Amino acid sequence: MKLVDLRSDTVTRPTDGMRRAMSQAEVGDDVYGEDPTVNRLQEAAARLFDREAALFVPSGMMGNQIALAVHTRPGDEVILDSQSHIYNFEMATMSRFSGLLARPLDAPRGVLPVERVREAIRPDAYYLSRTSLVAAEDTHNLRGGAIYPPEAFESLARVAHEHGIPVHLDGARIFNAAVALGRSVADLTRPADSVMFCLSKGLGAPIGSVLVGTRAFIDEARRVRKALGGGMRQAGILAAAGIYALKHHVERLAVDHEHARLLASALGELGFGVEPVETNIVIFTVERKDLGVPELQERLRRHGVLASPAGGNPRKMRLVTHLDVTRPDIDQAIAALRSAAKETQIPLPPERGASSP
Ligand code: TLP
Repeated sequence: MKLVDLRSDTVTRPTDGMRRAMSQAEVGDDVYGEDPTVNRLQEAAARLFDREAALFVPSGMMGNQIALAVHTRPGDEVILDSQSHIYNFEMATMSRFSGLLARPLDAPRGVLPVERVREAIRPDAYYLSRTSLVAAEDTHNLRGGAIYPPEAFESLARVAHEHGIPVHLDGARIFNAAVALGRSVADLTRPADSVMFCLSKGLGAPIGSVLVGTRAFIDEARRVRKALGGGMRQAGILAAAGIYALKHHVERLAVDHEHARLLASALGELGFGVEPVETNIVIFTVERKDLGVPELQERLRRHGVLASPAGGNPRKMRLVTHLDVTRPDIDQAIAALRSAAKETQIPLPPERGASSP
């Protein structure tokens, strides 16, 4: 039985075409700025986002954390969504390495309410910490792949900018938003002062994210990347995968979105509470007395489907569609969900070959 891995879109493996591009990449030492393929990726990213410059970084988390460090000083505050990746899954790195304090706000569907943001911005007083950044997320991971509505993002940035505060966008999955809305990433992210996007999620590259912004921001970001140990040498091999992904794997994200909708409607028919699906993430609630998240996860696994709990909430699960999931895989996943939901009265049989306690 094929294993259908819906835990995350980070699990994709490089395609043959991507591997060929990687093996043929021209390389140099990127710490000297001399890797031609990394430079080509950075130029392409800057062009796509209509920015002055870009920087290739090893991970989304490092990209976010570099941006936070560049925009702020130790002791400053950052306004962000209480369900954001930066606040929940980056191990308090903003405090640990940049000395920052988070000001988390509740942001329904990831949209930071501008009035609450206005109230949370500290007045300029010598005895208060400074609010020096607002961070948003598009699409929103923990909030079910929700897209930040472009007008709402413009309003958020307007409020921040009125107070002289920059906006960073965690755009790990911004290409999903762009494809779903039929808009360019440049258009959607224009209000942001810096953007991080991931090549290693739905776009299917094995490693890598990119930060985009002004030339001055990127110059400083390069220094922080090195300070964090993120200077890479012949990274052109990885950048080649990124260039390939930007060329071949953007438009096809629409397929992942369609697959996510199919999963969501099957879950709805089975009586699960499903959050609205806008892109490639499906979050649903498992509220039945006879079925908990760990049990459903285990039953799905036995039917060849991997799913994960939706970070933090013990009653929610997450399914993520991606490049390595085909339409027959979706059918297999739906059949597995149906069987798992039906079997719940029956105790889990011991697995063959499982060792006894
Ligand atoms: N998200 C991962 C896990 O960390 C939860 C996933 O499986 O979805 N921003 C957002 C919105 C993300 O979803 C992620 C990764 C990151 C940043 C960090 O990217 P990486 O894993 O490259 O450091």
